[in-house]
Amino acid sequence: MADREAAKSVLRTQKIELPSWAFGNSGTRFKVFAQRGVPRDPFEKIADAARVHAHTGVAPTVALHIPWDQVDDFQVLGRAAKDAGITLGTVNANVFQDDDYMLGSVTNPNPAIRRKALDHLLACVDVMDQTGSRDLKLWFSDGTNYPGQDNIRARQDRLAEALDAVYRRLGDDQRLILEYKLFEPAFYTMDVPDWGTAFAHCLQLGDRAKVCVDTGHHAPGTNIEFIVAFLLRAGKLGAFDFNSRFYADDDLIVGAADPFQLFRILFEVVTAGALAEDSDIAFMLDQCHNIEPKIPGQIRSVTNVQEATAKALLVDTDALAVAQAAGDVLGANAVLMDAYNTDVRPLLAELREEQGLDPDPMGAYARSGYAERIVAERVGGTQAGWGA
Ligand code: LRH
Ligand code: MN
Ligand code: MN
Repeated sequence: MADREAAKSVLRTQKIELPSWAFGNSGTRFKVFAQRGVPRDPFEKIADAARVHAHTGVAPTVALHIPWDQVDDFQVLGRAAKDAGITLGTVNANVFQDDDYMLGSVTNPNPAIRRKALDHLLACVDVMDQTGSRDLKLWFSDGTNYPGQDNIRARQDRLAEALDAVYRRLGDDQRLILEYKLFEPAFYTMDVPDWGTAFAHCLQLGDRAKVCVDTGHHAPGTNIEFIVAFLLRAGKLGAFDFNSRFYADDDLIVGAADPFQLFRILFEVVTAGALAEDSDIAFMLDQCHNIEPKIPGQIRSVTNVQEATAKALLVDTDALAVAQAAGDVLGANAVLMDAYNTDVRPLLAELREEQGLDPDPMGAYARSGYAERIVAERVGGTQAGWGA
């Protein structure tokens, strides 16, 4: 039997990083449905992130996206976060929302545009110096739409050059996290389409360059837990961007589409010992709540990650090892499924009570009056959104 108390002691140290952009308005290219009470600036996003942490106890950091979260003084933002009970986390660079980047940012055929993109990435490291952030997360929308549009190998050279310049600018305690994505916005080639490409660039860069696995960035049917296991073994898994997808990069509530996949991924993390308190993997969410309210959307996502983690921790690894060694295919599979089919909600409720939290974070938030308060208070100004 897996030890319930041992599982709880790991869960007590779990940390999940929230994306600042999850609190702003977002939508599809067809429509953004604005919600009332949505933050109007980075300070209000931080207040909302802190609220998620207050109810869950496991979300003590919030990731920034620059320039969406640009402020005059990041130390002031950092202090606001601290006052609210959280800290600033990963800095995400944004070289995908400027007209100049139509044909790419760091891989653009035009050297002046490449320079502009690189300058932004370097400026993001300046931000990290002020916020004390460890990780710079890079995702490039760069790619091509038509065969022949640009030279694929030359674009890889340009990418490698930019990554190298950023890597050399990092401080000793800072890391470069490279995120891949199969397609969108480019439809023919992406310059970092998959984990293999990201892995190869990170290998070339050095120890402080690692890969980010965004669970929505693969072809349908891809075995994501295999990628996770491979990267963990190679010491190259830097971060997760957790979200759910039914079709493409849907950015839905974590664990909504395929809770079993989330469990399988977290089982690989747990068995690799990568959930330990000193783990250097950033467990981030990357989501957009287009139609559901944002703060409860984040709370639900966090609790879904906790539930999948709890199940992964309940796998009887001794029994699994025995079954595996004996070549007992069905027995081994049954050990895993036993854990997956356990209702871990009572265990998590107990854990929260032990931590002085309400056992029901969703209910506690609903009862807190915070949602009504932000609707009343946040009038005037422009509400922040994806890209604002
Ligand atoms: C790209 C992506 C990347 C961005 C975020 C807003 O699809 O996953 O992580 O920074 O969305
Ligand atoms: Mn992402
Ligand atoms: Mn994405």
